[in-house]
Amino acid sequence: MNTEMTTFSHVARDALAAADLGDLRDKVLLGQRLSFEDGMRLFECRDIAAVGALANHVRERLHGDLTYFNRNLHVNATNVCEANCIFCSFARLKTGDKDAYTMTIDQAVGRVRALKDELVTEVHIVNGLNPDVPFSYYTDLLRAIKEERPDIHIKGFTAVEIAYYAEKYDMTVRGVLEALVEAGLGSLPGGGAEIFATRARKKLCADKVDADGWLGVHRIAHQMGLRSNCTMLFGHIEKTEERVDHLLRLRGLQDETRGFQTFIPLAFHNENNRLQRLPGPTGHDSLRTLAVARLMLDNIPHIKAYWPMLGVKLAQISLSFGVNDLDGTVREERIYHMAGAKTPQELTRADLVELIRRAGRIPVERDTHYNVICEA
Ligand code: V47
Repeated sequence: MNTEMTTFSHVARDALAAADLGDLRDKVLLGQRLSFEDGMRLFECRDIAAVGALANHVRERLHGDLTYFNRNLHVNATNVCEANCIFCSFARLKTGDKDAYTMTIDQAVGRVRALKDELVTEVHIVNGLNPDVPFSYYTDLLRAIKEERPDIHIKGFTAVEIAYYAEKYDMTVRGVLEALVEAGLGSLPGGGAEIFATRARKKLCADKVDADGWLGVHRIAHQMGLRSNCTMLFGHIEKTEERVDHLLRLRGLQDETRGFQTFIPLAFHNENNRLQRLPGPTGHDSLRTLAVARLMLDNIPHIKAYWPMLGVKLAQISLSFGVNDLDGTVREERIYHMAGAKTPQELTRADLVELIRRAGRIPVERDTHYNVICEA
């Protein structure tokens, strides 16, 4: 027996055996890769405490008690969006529609300027697919933010946005990325992945880039040396096998490129969109999804809980279900709050430190690339 096998708690060992997951537990403890069928069995297991204990074991093997957070600001410069995603509450189809907005560069930079010299290290930019602005809107935005705060890292533009710019402005994906990097872009966020499976994706967001397109943008970004994140929107119309398929496609690209830093499962919120009839995922399902992700994604270093969507308390509990990163101070998040999230608009650094400490973990402030800024 190896040491991993002897240090894993007897209670959890027995619980997994009782849930008929003894073979799978042994695979994880021996560091072996899990299969599609294993993923299905993990999702179908009702004992989330047992699955969570296994995910926690992997989390501690990788990171011990260290729990990362960063100080970031979200900027959504425009919500005008040609795509017609039925889960989205944020987008407005056309300029001039009620509640549609497009910030001027000065307004968007004003959000960064308002930070004064506060130690925010990252700006996270995600926008609608706006047909009414030129490509230079985005490069000007990046340059203006960098001019205001040269020290700040800009993580921006989902793969969906990048693919849209390539098509609309008749550029290659690489050309778009090169121009954005030249203007100040530092990395890509993980949004827009939703669910890769064609059946669900066609119903959810038929008119935006498909799975291969989304993965293709990240592949090129990784080849260029950029780091990126990845996500999965869950708890709507997707089937369990489509969740597992999604995780395996991310794992497949990561085997090729090693460019993903963190995976963020995004829990569906149902207000003000066309899926109001669906209740959204339960807390049980959210914890299980985070835990299964930790177990299946053996090549992605971090699993992040996005507290605006999970809720602050569930995000804290998730630190024992495979999660080792809490996003972030966030500030004025719009996408979830327009979809009915009841979480606060912002957590302070002190709030995050307290949340992590009171979960028995060690808070570590990080930059976008997971370099340690300081142990808090
Ligand atoms: O792609 C939209 C999701 C994403 C809803 O990379 C919804 O660090 C739930 O990707 N209910 C954008 N989810 C946010 C995102 C993100 C968030 C935090 C960190 C990072 C990162 C990325 O939000 C969209 C979509 O999947 N979304 N509408 C909704 N009603």
